[in-house]
Amino acid sequence: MNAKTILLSLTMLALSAGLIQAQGTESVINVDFQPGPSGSAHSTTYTGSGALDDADHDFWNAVEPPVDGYASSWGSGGNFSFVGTYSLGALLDSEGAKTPVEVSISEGVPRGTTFAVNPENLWAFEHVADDAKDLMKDYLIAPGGGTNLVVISPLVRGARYTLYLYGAGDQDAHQTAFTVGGLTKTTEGVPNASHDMRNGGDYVVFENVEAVDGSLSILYVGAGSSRDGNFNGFQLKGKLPDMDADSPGGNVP
Ligand SMILES: [Ca+2]
Ligand SMILES: [Ca+2]
Repeated sequence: MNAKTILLSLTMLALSAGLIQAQGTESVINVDFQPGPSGSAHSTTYTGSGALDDADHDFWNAVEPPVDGYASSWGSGGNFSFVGTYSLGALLDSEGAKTPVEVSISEGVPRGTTFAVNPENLWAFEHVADDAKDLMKDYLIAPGGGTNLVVISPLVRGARYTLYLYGAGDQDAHQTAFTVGGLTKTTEGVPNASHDMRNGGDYVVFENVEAVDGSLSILYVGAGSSRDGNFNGFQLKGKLPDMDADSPGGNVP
């Protein structure tokens, strides 16, 4: 065994023992948007695979902004009841490990709302993607053609990320235009028929998006005749700041 092999073996041993942090390791963070507690009668937190390839890692963070709350035979949800922004920090990655990453939801103009399809509302529920019902049946809504904002931070300044953004409602009138880093992509939405999730239909993918200032801003707005911009959840893949990062924006790579 030469010196190089010994060093490699020691490094592998230290990595496996968690003594040193792997440099350049990419993580995935999964977020399922759904109504807060007073509107959650028909929402369920997703567990399982998203469209992003991340085998055997099934954890999703439920991000549930406070809402004024209702439930009906159609569904449950309500308008955002917070002022300014609602943030949820210390999101877990898809393996269930702690991260410093936080997601912030803006109140919006007009005020944002939420919805979760009632599974007994068979016509609408059938249009929710079969392979991820609990992710896609509940969502944030930027209503009335208004543009709203979700921010993910802290990320590594200057690092590049992959984002899968889910934007589908419960019928074919709902399309969502997402803008990240100056680029806009619009979902075609769901057909009025049963289906599995489709790239470009139920979700859009942004690759190599730079977190210029250590954060990513996602604008979402309705692009269909309903004028509702639905945002069901997202998957983020890339390098995350250290847990002990002491400055906003994390570590320079
Ligand atoms: Ca859900
Ligand atoms: Ca959702």
